[in-house]
Amino acid sequence: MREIVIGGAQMGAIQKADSRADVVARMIALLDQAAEAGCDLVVYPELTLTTFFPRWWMDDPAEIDQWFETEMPGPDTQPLFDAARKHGIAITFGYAEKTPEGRYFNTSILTDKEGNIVGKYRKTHLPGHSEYDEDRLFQHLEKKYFEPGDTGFPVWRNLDAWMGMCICNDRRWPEVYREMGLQGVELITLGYNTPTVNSQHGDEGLEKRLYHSDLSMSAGAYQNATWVVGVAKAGVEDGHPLMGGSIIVDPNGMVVARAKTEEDELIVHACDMDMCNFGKATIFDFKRHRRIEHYTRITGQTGVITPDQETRSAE
Ligand code: CDT
Repeated sequence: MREIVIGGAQMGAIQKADSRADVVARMIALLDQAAEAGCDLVVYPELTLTTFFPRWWMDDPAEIDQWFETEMPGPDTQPLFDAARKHGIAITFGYAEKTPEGRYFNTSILTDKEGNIVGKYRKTHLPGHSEYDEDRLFQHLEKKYFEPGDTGFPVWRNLDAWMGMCICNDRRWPEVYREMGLQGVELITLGYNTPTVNSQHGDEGLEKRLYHSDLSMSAGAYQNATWVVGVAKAGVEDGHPLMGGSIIVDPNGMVVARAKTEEDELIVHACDMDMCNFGKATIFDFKRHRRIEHYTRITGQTGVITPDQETRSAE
């Protein structure tokens, strides 16, 4: 048995006017609760330190830069790292990263129990658009403010387990889980900011969006025999509702813990990493059962090409 007690630290809304210090204080309050509950690892959402700023159109570089971190930990986040080290709890959280070379990423880091950063992941699947779109109910400008991640999907040894990360929209793509599954991943952590309505299809409501979120994470967990922990930033941010629905999923694809609110809330489960062994050795023993000779489209082609188009381009 390799048990990791995991806390999913769902965060409620963060308004534009909230300071990093306000947010870090809320993160530390959840960390203190997690320590009481005996957690070894706490998972926070995507872009935890600020409001989901890609919903706002901005032109002024200085206005844009205020949402980004140039160092991690920095003065505002050092107290979180100190509290994590004091409790002996590993943490993972998302933030907007500006590199020394002036590159912008939607990033997530993972620490060990001493507060050392052992892993960094940069979001690959950036949803939304880069130009102002007046046909949408609201903007989703991740393609304007970030470049696609350059890390791929690494997996690290931490707390005696193989751990990997992805971020929000990444959770909807099976390739993400399989990339990590092929490295033997046993725990995938992710944070998200998911609006309760689709900006292009207003009647796709909360129930369907929660289902899609659960479905993606449960399938990824089962098909790769891994734990998956998905944590929301939820609640109404300056009039814009984000869904909750944070869950911990076991390697059978079963949801074993679920948030009840759209506020700061800790969900906890004792996750045995050895539960991954059975699926990895049987139905999802990749070495014995995968047929990569038939998977060439997966990396050779991006969009759909129907058979009649294939024929036409060959003529
Ligand atoms: N943050 C993030 O990736 N949110 C997306 C919403 C997509 S709508 C353009 C998600 O997949 O939840």
